[in-house]
Amino acid sequence: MSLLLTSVFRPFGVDDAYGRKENKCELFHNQVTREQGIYSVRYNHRSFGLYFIAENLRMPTVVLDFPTLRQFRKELRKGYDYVGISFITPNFIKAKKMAEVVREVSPSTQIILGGHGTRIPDIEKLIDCDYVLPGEGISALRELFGEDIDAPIHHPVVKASEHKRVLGLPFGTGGAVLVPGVGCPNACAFCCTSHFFDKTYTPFLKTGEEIYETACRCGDALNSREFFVMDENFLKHKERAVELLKLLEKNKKKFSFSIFSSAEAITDFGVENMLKMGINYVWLGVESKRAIFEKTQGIDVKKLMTRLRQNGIMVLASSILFLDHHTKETIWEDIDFAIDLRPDFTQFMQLGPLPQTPVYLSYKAKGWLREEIPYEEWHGQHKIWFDHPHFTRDESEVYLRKAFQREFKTLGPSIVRIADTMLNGLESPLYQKDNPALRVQFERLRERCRIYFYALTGFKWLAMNRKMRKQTDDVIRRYEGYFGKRKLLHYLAGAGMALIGNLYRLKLKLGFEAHNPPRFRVSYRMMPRYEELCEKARTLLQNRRTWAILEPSTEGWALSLHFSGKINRKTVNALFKRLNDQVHRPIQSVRINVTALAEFSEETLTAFLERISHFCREIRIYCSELHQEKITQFLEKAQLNCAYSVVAV
Ligand code: B12
Ligand code: SF4
Repeated sequence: MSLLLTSVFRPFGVDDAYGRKENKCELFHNQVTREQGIYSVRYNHRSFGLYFIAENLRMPTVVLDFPTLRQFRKELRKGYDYVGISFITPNFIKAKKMAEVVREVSPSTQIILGGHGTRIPDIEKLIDCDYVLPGEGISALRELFGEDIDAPIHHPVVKASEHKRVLGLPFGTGGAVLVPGVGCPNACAFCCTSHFFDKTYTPFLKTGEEIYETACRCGDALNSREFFVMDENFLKHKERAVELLKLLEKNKKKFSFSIFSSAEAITDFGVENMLKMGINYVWLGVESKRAIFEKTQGIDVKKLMTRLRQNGIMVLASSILFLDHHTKETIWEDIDFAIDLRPDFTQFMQLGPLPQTPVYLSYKAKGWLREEIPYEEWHGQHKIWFDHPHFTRDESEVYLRKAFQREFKTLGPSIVRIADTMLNGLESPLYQKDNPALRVQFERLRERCRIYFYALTGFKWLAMNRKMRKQTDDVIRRYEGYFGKRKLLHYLAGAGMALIGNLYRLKLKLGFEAHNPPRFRVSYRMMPRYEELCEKARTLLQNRRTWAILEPSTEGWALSLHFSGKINRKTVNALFKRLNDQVHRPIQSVRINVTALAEFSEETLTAFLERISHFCREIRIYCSELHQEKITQFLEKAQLNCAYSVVAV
């Protein structure tokens, strides 16, 4: 039995039959720095859920992340019993297409749908499938495959924020992802994650110690000390966070964490503790000036954000536009409110009534939902898909764009803002306290600032207007005040960056916009040594006009050998040695094609087959009709340890 777990297919971020150009597979360039041109921070995240599921099943599994449709078809031909397709609402049509491809290429394979898209009403009727499993996927699939639902969860090692680039240049390493848990009990009316996971929090890492050990393991495996923590409200679980902090302090770890947390949880945990822990970036849901959601009630968000930034912690403020109360005037109050917080990054998202959230259900009941709009357009970065009392769909596109543009024009490039914030950290009195954990973090921050110092001159020379040049210059002055005047190397680095930045600007102008992640294929429990063997055997044997390939088939692993020209004892001995060294588990079948063999001796072939019959359950020989009888006869005499057949082709 085997399972193929796949994300939907590439390309993303282009207008085609399956997607829209606004729907990029890049977190920042899609919905945060999207109007910042060459300064936009570009990177990709993998489909983390797939790796979590694969790591925690017993079923042999392959994860295929971001394949093209052609790569997906090719993978399917390897023969899987199940295919799990993970998709979100705007990728509905891609999931549908993939299900059709499964039925066409591999009709016996059962289709499982998972991920946020499964909340689309009547999804089982809209997509031809065998199972729809909404919610947390590890337990759902363990149950489906009759595995132990309560078995412990093992956190996979997965990179986060890959292919990070600014100005088209590599920009830092992304580090590892940590997913302490999924879901959130707060159940804000618009929030599909909370409702997708049935308004509960499911921890994958229950204690601070588990997080600590996982961070050490994943960090070591990826040679990184940076972690992107994918948890809706990481600091909300204060006891766990405090335990983690104690372990980090005790072991003097120079880790840094990027987290999502609510204002109330941050206030409760405290900025000093955040610094000790190495939290250098926080995603904070501000949503609206009117504290209409519980998480911001009674908190002075501006004061909190200023305090975070003054102490070197970068902040992303997330704001929702086209809420019920927004008119053409009040929407600017909210946009300006977010800008006035002076965050390092700002996300503006259109209110998105996504399936099964209270907002969706109430808009549907009121008849506001524009259900005729295809799901590809339900993503929040182009036009709203409901009737707003004060905005048309076209206006929603314009207001959203203007919000991002105003933010960029007022605050300048995020990349320069974060340089400013980090320097605040170096000057913060909190870091000067006599505390070993703070010392460790201070050193880490100083290293980063030094690197940023080299980049600032380039940013200044690339500035689009006088205001931006002045903003960058002010930050440079502050850096010079701290590190001393710029040296020749700073100017040389600046000149190089300015040149590259201008070329990149030209490239963007010419329309090279989309930045798709590559395909990833990771196999779990699929006897990886066999795959390795296949590659090696092929290389080894090609010289001798012989090749070997190992493939999964519906019954198990199949080794195909193709002999051509002449084979002699030396050739087969080398082949057998290679196989014997590498294969430690039985292969279901060995298929040997001898149709192209010009010359072979009975003795050589028999010796080879006898030996190979010890590690497979079946040998199938494909030969010409002329040789069928002869080969059958000598096989009858051979001492084979498995079943065999001779097929004339
Ligand atoms: C990382 C992320 C991204 C990344 C990369 C995603 C990727 N590689 O596909 C980026 C930044 C590129 C991204 C982009 C977008 N995203 Co996004 N993203 C997320 C985020 C923050 C985390 C997802 C994650 O990894 N979670 C951790 C893992 C462990 O959980 P999980 O993925 O949910 O997987 C679990 C279950 O869903 C389930 N499961 C998942 N797959 C499968 C498969 C099977 C077979 C089964 C049985 C179960 C199963 O089991 C898993 C383990 O429990 C979520 C919000 C969130 N907090 O979850 C939004 C979220 C998934 N994104 C969302 C949206 C809307 C988008 C965008 C459209 C944004 C936009 N406005 O343009 C784009 C779409 C890009 C595209 N073209 O596909 C929505 C989806 C809404 C919906 N109802 O469909 C979410 C929920 C955010 C939100 N609250 O609105 N996103
Ligand atoms: S607090 Fe955040 S994650 Fe939790 S329900 Fe509200 S918006 Fe969703």
